[in-house]
Amino acid sequence: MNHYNAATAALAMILAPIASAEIIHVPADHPTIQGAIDAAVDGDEIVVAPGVYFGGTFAAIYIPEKSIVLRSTDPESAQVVAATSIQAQLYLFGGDQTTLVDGFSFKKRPTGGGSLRKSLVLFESAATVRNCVWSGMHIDIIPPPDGVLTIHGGSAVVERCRISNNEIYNATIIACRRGAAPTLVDNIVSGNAGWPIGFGIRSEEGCNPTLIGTLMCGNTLAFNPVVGPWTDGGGNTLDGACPCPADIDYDGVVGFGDLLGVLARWGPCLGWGCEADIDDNGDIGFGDLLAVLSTWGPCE
Ligand SMILES: [Ca+2]
Ligand SMILES: [Ca+2]
Repeated sequence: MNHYNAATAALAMILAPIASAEIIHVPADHPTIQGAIDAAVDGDEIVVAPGVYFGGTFAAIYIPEKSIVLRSTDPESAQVVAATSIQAQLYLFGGDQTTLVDGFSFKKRPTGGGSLRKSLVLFESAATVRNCVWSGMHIDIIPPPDGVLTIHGGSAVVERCRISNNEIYNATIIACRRGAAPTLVDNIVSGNAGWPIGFGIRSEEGCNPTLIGTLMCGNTLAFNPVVGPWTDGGGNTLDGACPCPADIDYDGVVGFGDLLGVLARWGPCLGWGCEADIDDNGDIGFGDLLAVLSTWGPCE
């Protein structure tokens, strides 16, 4: 092999992993998310069409030490995120800063009763979780120190996620464990009811979550925003009323999406998941319709 061919061969080896990066579509290429993850190699991107997706073994989905992107078709669209739901526990082991979970709504798994418990668990990961939603659920007893989103060690980033209008029954939303130092950016924790006690963020000794731009608002009953060590990265509001309660689809504008949301849920509001009950009177009706119409336009 002459020098030219050796250099070409070396270059081809370097480029091979890049060239092999693929986009894998669910369900077109693989019917399940787990199937796509198992087939993926580092650098691949898994794009999940709107639908409801379940787990495999133990009603869970596992991402084992792979640097991949797992996303919905349009993670920036509230409608697409709402329509792309993972009804399973998602476990992510390792993963570097290129690993991304983007644009899903997490629901309770179909087995295990009527409640959601641990939903997403990150182990020693540097991955980013973005544009994910947990909404309208009864979140049942999660013994501390775990939470709906449990971060074991690592330096994960959680950004632009929304946890709203859930009943948080003896549970924690985000738990930091075992020296975790995640960065939590622009997340919304709103309209949750803690009963008899609920926690927004619970951080063990030795952990150091950095909060930036966190909005915790409209949470009621015995809801504790942050417990344990944390670093204030600025822009955090951890208590009080929400600035734009009629924006029930959280797109930054009071508009047709919110109007349709009120009309679609017209009638009594039972327990939790009542974001359309804007005036908080226990049913979805004319008062809420008027709240939308009277604050029509961009939230500010
Ligand atoms: Ca809206
Ligand atoms: Ca109402």
